[in-house]
Formats: sequence, structure tokens, C-alpha cells
Amino acid sequence: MKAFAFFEKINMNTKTLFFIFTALLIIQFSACTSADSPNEDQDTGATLTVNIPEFNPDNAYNYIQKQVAFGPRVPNTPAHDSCAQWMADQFRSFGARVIVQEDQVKAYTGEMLNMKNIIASYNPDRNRRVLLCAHWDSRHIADSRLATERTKEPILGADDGGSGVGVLLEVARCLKESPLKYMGVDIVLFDVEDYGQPSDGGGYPEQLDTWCLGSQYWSKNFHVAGYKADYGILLDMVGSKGARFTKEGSSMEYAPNIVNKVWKEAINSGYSGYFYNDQTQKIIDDHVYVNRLAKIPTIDIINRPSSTESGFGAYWHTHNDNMEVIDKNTLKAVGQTVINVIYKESIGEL
Ligand code: AHN
Ligand code: ZN
Repeated sequence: MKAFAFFEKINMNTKTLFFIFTALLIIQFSACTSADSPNEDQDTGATLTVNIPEFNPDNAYNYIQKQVAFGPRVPNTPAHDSCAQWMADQFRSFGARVIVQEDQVKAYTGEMLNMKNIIASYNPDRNRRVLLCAHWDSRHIADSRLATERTKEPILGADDGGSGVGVLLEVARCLKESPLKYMGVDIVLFDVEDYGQPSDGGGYPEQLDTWCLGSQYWSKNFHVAGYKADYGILLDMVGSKGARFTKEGSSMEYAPNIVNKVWKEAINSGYSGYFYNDQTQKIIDDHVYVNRLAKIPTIDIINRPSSTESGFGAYWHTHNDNMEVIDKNTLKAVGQTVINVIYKESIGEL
């Protein structure tokens, strides 16, 4: 009697059981077809884990010092050539595939400048990729309104040029120490960012295109045909003491999701003293051309103090942009954030 009732109950639920069984089959099937999900190992199906390396700010600092020791890295000078050679050699020693993209570009003065964009690639055959970039040249004049001396002489650009490169060289060293398995990274150092036409105070929009010549060139002529990246992060003036990284307007226009996820990671990593949720005015920088021409959603991590007229550090485009403005704590905040972002992204954990 009891046994009969039991079977009767089963029979009454056959439809339900069949439904559950079918649902389980579908779940199992979709798990199989998502084997290329970045969260699972393709062979074992195990959840992916990654060892996130420690960004060493002492190394980044030394890489900046080394660049500054060449002197101002102004196109068509021996210091510019030597520094390009040194950076390419460094990336090779960190296991990257290096391409130096060379051509001549026309400055606002009419001069032809020897441009060298330096591209260091990790896992060049991977489809999922992140682009990391910075400019490496330094300005040929000290034309800030705050500059008081030697305004016609080129600047050292420890922060403006040197810092982004210093951080990315240390990121490259980390990539050699702890190779990414599931994602590619391209580090692109743009040349001739800072040879733009000095402002006459009128702010004609057409003169903005006299800046960022290396990134404009690369965005129209990739180092490899059909180049693609999921998104990009530009570092510009990322080394000064007390830097304030805000959500910059052009980055928010083209790539708000990337800004928000990088800032979230920075703040979760303990760097809320550097990464601010405030949105600031749009600027023209290399990322604008990477967005517009290369169509890669790219953000700019750039120091935007609230207290200066220019919106940049008081040392900006003056001879005070030397090693004295560089602070290892700032380098660590930016460098470790970039490391955390790419290593987590590589396992689909961001
Ligand atoms: C302009 O002043 C047009 N853009 C700022 C980009 C820049 C200059 N970054 C470093 N130097
Ligand atoms: Zn500059």
C-alpha cells in the first residue's frame, strides 16, 4: 500500500522529472560549448587562477632616471635615437617581440621629424588583447605660461614622457617574470606626441592635430595588418608626487566602461588617494586618436590637479619637470593598478 503510493507519486511527477533532466542536459551542453570562456581551462574545465606579480616602483623609477640621463628626447637629436635603441633593447630583454615603426612626419614648423613608434608584444597570436601605451618623446620647448626661464630650450620630461615609459617597462618586466597564458598585451610607445604648436591663447581647434603625431600615424598604419585590441590604457604624467587621476572627459566619452572598471580596481587595490571619481574636462591626447582613428576604446590615466590654470601639474612644460617631481608611491599606484587589471582581465575576472 505504502509502496504503491510511492510509485504513484513518482508517476505523477514524470513530466517534472523529464523537465529537470532536459534542463540538466542543456546546462551540461552549454558548459561544453563555452570551453573557450576565459574563466575555465580549455582542457581540464578547472576555474582559472593567476599569480599577480608585484610591480616594483624602484625599477620604474630607475627606468625614468635612465631616460632623463639621455637628455631631452626630442626628435632629430642623438638623445632621441639613443633612447629609442635603449627602450627597444629593454623590451627585448623582457621577452617581448619588438617592432620599431619608423617614418618621417611633418611638424607644425614645417620640419620633417624622424618618428619612431616602439611596439612590444606579448602573445602576439592571442585574440583577446589589451593595448598599453604612453608617449616617449619630450617637449622641444618650455612654453608653459608658468615657465620663467630657458623657455626656448627642450625639457627633460621626467613626468611628461618619462613616467609612462618607466611604468610600462616595469610592466614588461613583470610580463616576463609571470607570463600571461590566456591573453595578449601590446605596449606601444608613441613618438612625437609633444611637438605640438604652442598655444597663442586663441585655441584654434585645427592646431590640436599638430600634437600626437606618432599616435595619429600608428592609428592609421598599424604595425601589423588587421591589428585589434579589446581596449587600451594610455599613461601620461603618471609619476608626480600627489598626482590626481580623474575620469577624463574624452575617456568617458569613448570608453566609460573601461574607465569605471580601471578606477574600481585602483580603489579596491587601496589607491583611492590617487584615483578620484570626479570627471574632468576633455583633453586632446594620444588616446583620442586611438579612439577616433584606430577605433580601439582607450582611456587616459593622466594627472589633473585642480589648482592650476593649465589643468596639468605646475611643472608641466617647464624645466621643473625633472626627477625631483617623481614619487615612487605614485608609480606604484598606477603600475600595480595596470598589473592587476591585465592579470585579472586575462582570466575573465574583471
Ligand atoms: C594639449 O595640451 C593639447 N594636450 C595635452 C597632452 C599632453 C601634452 N600630454 C603631455 N604633453
Ligand atoms: Zn607635454
